[in-house]
Amino acid sequence: MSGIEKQTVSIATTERAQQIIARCRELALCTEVKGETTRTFLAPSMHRVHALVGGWMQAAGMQVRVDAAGNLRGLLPAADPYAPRLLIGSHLDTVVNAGAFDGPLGVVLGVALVEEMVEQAHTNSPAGKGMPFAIEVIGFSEEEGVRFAKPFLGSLALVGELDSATLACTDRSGVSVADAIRHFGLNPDELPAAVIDNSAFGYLEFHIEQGPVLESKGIALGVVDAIAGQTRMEFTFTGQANHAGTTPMGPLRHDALAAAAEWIVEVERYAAATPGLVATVGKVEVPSAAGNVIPGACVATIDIRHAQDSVRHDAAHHFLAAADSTSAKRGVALSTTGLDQAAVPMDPALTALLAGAAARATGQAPRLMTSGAGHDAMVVARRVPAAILFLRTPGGLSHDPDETVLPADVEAALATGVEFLRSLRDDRAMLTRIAARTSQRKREDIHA
Ligand code: HGY
Ligand code: MN
Ligand code: MN
Repeated sequence: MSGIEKQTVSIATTERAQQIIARCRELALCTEVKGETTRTFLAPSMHRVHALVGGWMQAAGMQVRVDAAGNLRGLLPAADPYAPRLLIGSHLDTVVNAGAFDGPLGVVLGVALVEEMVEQAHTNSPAGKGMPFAIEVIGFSEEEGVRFAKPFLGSLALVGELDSATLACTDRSGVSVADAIRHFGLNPDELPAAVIDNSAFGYLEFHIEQGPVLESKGIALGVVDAIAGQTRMEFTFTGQANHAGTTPMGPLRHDALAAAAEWIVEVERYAAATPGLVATVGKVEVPSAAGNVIPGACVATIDIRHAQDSVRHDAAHHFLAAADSTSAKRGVALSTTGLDQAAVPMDPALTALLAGAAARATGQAPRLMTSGAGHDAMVVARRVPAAILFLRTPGGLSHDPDETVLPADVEAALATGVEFLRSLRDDRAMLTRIAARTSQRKREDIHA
């Protein structure tokens, strides 16, 4: 591979797997809340993350930049400047009180894969020799949607869909997405330069499964056929605050929290009765709450997921109707806001190549599975064929400080990544696709 100055110290993949885990744990210390890992969109702690990951990228011989949406981007060029590029990425933001691996593992593993390839190129091993494509590792600035209740801000910018309405969204302190970008030292006017051009021919995301399936089957790795669609909504129940001691039970009370509670029980009942559906009321807030006041208002979030969009939409309609009837019965008003993300299939050819690479690299066929969790791949897939490699999640636990990975599984994922790059290089059909893109870019450049 051209453009690489630095010699990397040769380390075995077992050691590199340990280093990947150590790096994720180091990034987990970059937080906006002392004593836990909470890192939301362009929080100050993200500067430290960029310094650490950007340093690892530079040491591997990558050209590093931060785009206008705060995505960290490391490029390892190919010999041919017109060569297309493979994107490898995941997110660097976290949920509140998160674990160390949801997101950052995919970025750190991507950098380690480049380190491994660079080293093999130097040692002239078959895997590293003359890659016909560049590799861009991307650490997305925001996937979880914690700060602005809008997920995927980083990958939306990559595909050119971070629109003015989203840039105007404000967080709890009234700061807009655009201002958050400025406060971080970036310029939202430069967002067009963040958009991936037609140089990308594929996107690979390494991610923990965040569920119990791989562990229950005794399998280290999975590949994803589709990412379940998700509906995220906010239900605001508006009743009447009143004195808890003087207002008799019954029709004179318009208790917003009681209305929400009755609705939540129906959400759980309906979801449990619908195969493959999950519905979660993750946050309930009572503004100006007090023990001796009947809750006048209550804001509840709901997260609805299913592999089939029609089932998810039916569920959303049912939950809306249930909230309507409960509110009407209690003399409470209802308003809702929402985000709808359709289910997204992963690219079958790239996924088959990835599955084959995993089987050859580890001797165990990966499990083909649907992802209940959302990922940046569901947005990047709008522009680039995408594939996801899942790593087993011990205890099936995620979005929790005890989230973890097994070193052997990280090593298996790394070996799969090396084998995947090698098979991309040697796969006739894929090479033809890559070569076609290279010459198309040359033509475009000549006529530009
Ligand atoms: O919530 C999710 O699906 C992911 O962890 N952002
Ligand atoms: Mn997550
Ligand atoms: Mn994630």
